[in-house]
Amino acid sequence: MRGGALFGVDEIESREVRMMYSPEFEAMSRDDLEQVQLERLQTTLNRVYRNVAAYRRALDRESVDVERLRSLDDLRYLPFTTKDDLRESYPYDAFAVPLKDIVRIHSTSGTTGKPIVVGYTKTDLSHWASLIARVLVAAGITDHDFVQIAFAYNLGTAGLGFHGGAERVGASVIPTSNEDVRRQLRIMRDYKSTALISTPGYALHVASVLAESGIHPDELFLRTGLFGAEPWSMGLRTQIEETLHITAYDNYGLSEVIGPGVAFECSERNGLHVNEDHFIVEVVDPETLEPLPPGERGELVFTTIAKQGFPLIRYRTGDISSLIPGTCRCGRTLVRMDRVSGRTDDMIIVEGVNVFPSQVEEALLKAEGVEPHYRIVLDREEGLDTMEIQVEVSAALPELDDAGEVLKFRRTIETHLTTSLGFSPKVTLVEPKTLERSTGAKINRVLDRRDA
Ligand code: DLL
Repeated sequence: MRGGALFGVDEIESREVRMMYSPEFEAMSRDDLEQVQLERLQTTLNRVYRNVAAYRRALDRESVDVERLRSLDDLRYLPFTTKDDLRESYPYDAFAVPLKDIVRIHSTSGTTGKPIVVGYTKTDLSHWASLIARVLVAAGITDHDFVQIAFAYNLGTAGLGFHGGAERVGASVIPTSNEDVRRQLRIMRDYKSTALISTPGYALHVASVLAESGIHPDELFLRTGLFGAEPWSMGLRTQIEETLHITAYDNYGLSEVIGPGVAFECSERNGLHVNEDHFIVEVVDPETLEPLPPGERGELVFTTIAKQGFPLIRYRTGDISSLIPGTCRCGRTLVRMDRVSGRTDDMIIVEGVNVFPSQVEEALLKAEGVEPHYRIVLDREEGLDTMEIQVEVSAALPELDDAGEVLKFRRTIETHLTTSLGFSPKVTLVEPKTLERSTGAKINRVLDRRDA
């Protein structure tokens, strides 16, 4: 009996009740919540105006008097912040506290240019742990659980973020990080993991290797999965649930805003509750930047209202979603957002790592003899995302008739790509003039076969 060896069946059923980590905020009346939001927004605005030159300039440019913000509706008069704005602050210029108060630093993977570096104070880390605790408790995790965290423990926010939250719940944390998948499976069986935390793509990989590993799903104690960091379809959810015999929950976040812990599914699994006492969410039309009403799809914009180290004002995420009207049966009053379906820009996500095609281009062009013609082919093998870069070589490289030289040339390209992306995609060299040329319209260099 899965899970039954550790918990009585009655106990498992009683754990289905709609638990909340902080009901005082998660089920607060909307009036009280809005009051909390307004007060926290005023504090945040004062903090950034005083401490971050770029925000002061942007607020002055729009003639916003931070002392005069009277209602949440005034949010719409505040300037937006973009990824490029944050990149310009590299590494620490957008921090709103003295550096001595920063106790943790994470960063984005370093996309088109400079990565975005984010800093947390002690209070930020404590808040973050409790926000992740909400995510976990909403998925039924308690201090009885063995939580296997298969996100890399590195500069990215996922591994250490979930770690803090799972410890806060009091679960037994198994930090497997990016351990080899077969070892993950042995640990999962032997240590009796009850919950897996990873990208959905990785969960699918675990599921497909499980089938070959000789381990029967009934030998596992796994009953819950918390997946995020990349878009995933309902079809993928069903597949993961059926092969691993678990219930899978979606959760959403981004490094700039805090990392994981921004929004999460409850037992209803009908939209993701946004932690609105920490983040004000808006959906705007990506063209006009006008706020859109609930139900309409647009770009998600977040304002952090409780962060000290790295506050954000109206940050344009590039993620496409909508707010779901109405209340949720779970009792939470926190607004729900729909699952994120895609992005407004050309960022692609491979196994939870964010990549811009321009970043690939930049790395390729560092290798002499490469033409600026390439194609990125995304596929799935054993449930895991694969990325192949097809690269056109210059006709002016006669030595490429020599197999040894070809190998050397490919290695050089691979090294540049690995340095820039942080992982090693497959590189295939193709003959000169074989890849599609631009005909004036935006050329699509990405072929995504993952959902085919
Ligand atoms: O992916 C934080 C995270 C880690 C969230 C683990 C959930 C679980 P970044 O690496 O900065 O941070 O990437 C953020 O990933 O803007 C979305 O485009 C995408 N993303 C994150 N969660 C989801 C999700 C982390 N549940 C970017 N569904 C975001 C779809 C997601 N896309």
